[in-house]
Amino acid sequence: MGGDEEFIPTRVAIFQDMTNPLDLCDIDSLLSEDERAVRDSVRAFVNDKVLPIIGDAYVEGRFPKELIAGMAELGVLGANLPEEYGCAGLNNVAYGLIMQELERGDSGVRSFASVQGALVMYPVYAFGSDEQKARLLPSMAKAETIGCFGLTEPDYGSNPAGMITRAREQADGSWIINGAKMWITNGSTAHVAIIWAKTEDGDDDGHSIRGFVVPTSTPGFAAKNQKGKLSLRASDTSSLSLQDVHVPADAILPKSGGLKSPLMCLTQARYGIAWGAMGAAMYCFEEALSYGGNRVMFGRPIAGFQLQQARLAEMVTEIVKGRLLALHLGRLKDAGKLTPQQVSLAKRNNVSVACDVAREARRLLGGNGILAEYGAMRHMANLESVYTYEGTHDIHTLIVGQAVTGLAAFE
Ligand code: TGC
Ligand code: FAD
Repeated sequence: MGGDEEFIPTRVAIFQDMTNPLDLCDIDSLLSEDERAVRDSVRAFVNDKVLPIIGDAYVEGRFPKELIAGMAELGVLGANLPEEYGCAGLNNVAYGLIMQELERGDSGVRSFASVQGALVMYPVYAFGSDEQKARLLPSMAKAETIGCFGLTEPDYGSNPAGMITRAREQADGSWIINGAKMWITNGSTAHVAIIWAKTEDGDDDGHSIRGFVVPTSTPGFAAKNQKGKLSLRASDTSSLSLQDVHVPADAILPKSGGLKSPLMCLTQARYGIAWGAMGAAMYCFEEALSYGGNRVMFGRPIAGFQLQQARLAEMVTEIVKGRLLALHLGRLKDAGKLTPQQVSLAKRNNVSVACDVAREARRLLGGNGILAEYGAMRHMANLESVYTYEGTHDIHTLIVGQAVTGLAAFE
């Protein structure tokens, strides 16, 4: 094995020369200085505050609420919404980089920010009255008000058009809402819930879907933590029940109308997920590369074996492709040219790639790969939720299928 003694230092030296193996194609050069600065500040937060605690939070099955104030201070909540509402007013590439870095920490941490920004602040911004925007957005950017988004129901997941939840208008213009929502991120943490319900005045099979801002302290509103999750354990996932929940006339989001409104919110969140999934994959690749360079078996670092190099080469290739796709969509979004179908293509691809990368990283780590001390298996399990929520992989396949054939296969 004399040859191995020379071989090992050579390989270690190559690792040391590669300052950033993740950026083999120099994607950084496509970012502006400001975009890189945003990315670096969130990366530092994740390294300092998230990574040291997230493995334990995951095992304990709790969302680490102690991170909320820091996220708000960094300006990551609703970061691509305008400054006049107390938000950071960043472009969509910087926003995507924030999602990437948060999910490098944990999908649950990115989920918290996605829901708050893309699924609660965005509908208030897009469909709310001036009064709702002024009251809610600055307070949500500071995390003084936490929100959740209730679309999915026990019997209507992929097909939200069938929802049962109803809002009945009263003679004085107030509303009474009845129904149940399931799988709601931030559901037990939230102060307000955006509840999507059918009213009786619309044109969707005689009903219109409208959004309501419901304070979670309203009598008849209850949230229950979902027990038994083996994925996204560091996230609050809850079921909601609304029994004769009475809200005032100004609870309705006046510019919401039809299924298109919640689907527009999903497009915002799915865009962030296309970036976020790459963050999870980047963490897993870096962990696998570092482990492979240090773990010696049969007298050499395992990263020196061709089988492990094939794993690492596949991972880094797919990550580069996925990041370029996310960046391209970010530039399209900033130019006002992004379509929901493009977002579906990217969510579908990047989450699927991240699932594969996380699984391969876990395998490269051998026995250690099943421990919470390392990130690969936590990311691998989390990404199964990400694969399912915000439109399952199958649903995005059908959306892309419809985009290229002109034929809808949902019904
Ligand atoms: P369809 O007839 O196709 O569409 C109705 C209207 O909406 C328009 N539209 C969209 N607009 C914006 N963005 C999108 N993504 C849009 N998709 C459709 C469409 O053009 C139409 O407009 P108009 O003007 O003609 O009225 O509706 P459909 O009932 O056939 O549904 C299609 C389908 C299956 C694609 C849709 O229902 C769907 O996307 N289902 C998946 C459900 C889903 O993604 N749920 C997510 C719940 S929230 C969540 O998971 C949060 S996880 C958060 C976290 O923790 O990060
Ligand atoms: P179903 O719709 O029952 O799907 C089951 C299977 O059937 C899937 O494989 C699906 O792809 C497949 N399928 C469905 N329709 C078709 C078809 N036409 N053709 C082929 N296959 C099909 N929702 C919210 O509203 N707010 C939230 O904050 C939220 N957070 C979530 C957090 C977590 C951790 C999870 C797991 C889910 C969350 N969701 C949330 C719900 C999520 O969006 C739904 O789980 C998702 O849309 C799928 O719905 P479903 O679980 O009812 O599955």
